[in-house]
Amino acid sequence: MVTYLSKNYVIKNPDALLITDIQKDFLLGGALPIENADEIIPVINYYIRRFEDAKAHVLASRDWHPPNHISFKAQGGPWPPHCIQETSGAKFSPDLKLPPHTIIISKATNPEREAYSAFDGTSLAHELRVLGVKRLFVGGLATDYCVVNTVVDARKLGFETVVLGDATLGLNLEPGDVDRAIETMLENGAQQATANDFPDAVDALPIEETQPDALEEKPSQRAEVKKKARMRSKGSAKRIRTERKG
Ligand code: VGL
Ligand code: ZN
Repeated sequence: MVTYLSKNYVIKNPDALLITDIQKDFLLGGALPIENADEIIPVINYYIRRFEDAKAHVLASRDWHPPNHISFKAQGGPWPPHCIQETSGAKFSPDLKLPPHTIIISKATNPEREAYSAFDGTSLAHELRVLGVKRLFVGGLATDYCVVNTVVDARKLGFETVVLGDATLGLNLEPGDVDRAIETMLENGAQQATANDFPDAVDALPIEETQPDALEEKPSQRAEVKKKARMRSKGSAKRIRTERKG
């Protein structure tokens, strides 16, 4: 019995991929580490490749706090100091393969204000409009903070918004936080997808010619996609040479 049909997203210009906060402080050994967060980086690199291959747009947000940011404990906030501008912890993971022309969005730069959403106080909406983006795919950290707030804002601004479930992870400080974040995104009209929902160039048959069974979710196929993503991630890394936003 077919219980789940893969969606069939075909990435094309002017779709955009927004990668949120894959910064050292949110990863293993960082100031505010998210459990297993390093494991989504190969998956994100896989999506980056797919968007690059399709000549679609890639953007990356970063938490970019001044040293006295209001969200830090010393200022009465909930968090240890993290992602302080120009420090090592604020750098993107060296494993993240951002294309050279990635548009970088710095957020939460005002010491007086917390801003989880990549749209909050940034030029992100403007950048997307200039590029003519209608459909935004979002992956990154953290599901229950940056991702949910960014996705809800994207929906409010009228973007078709797809959350990449296999490319996001949350803090889940309270049990259920991540589940509630997902619920909130869906209630706001976001869609959810995983790599299965993007037919590979090789096995991408026109949907009418595909056997219904071939569209069933196949864990083995998904594992294969992830394996490919990991293998690809070992290739030569392109680094962002210039950060357009700062
Ligand atoms: C975030 C916690 C603290 C986020 C930022 O962007 O998800 N989470 N600062
Ligand atoms: Zn922060």
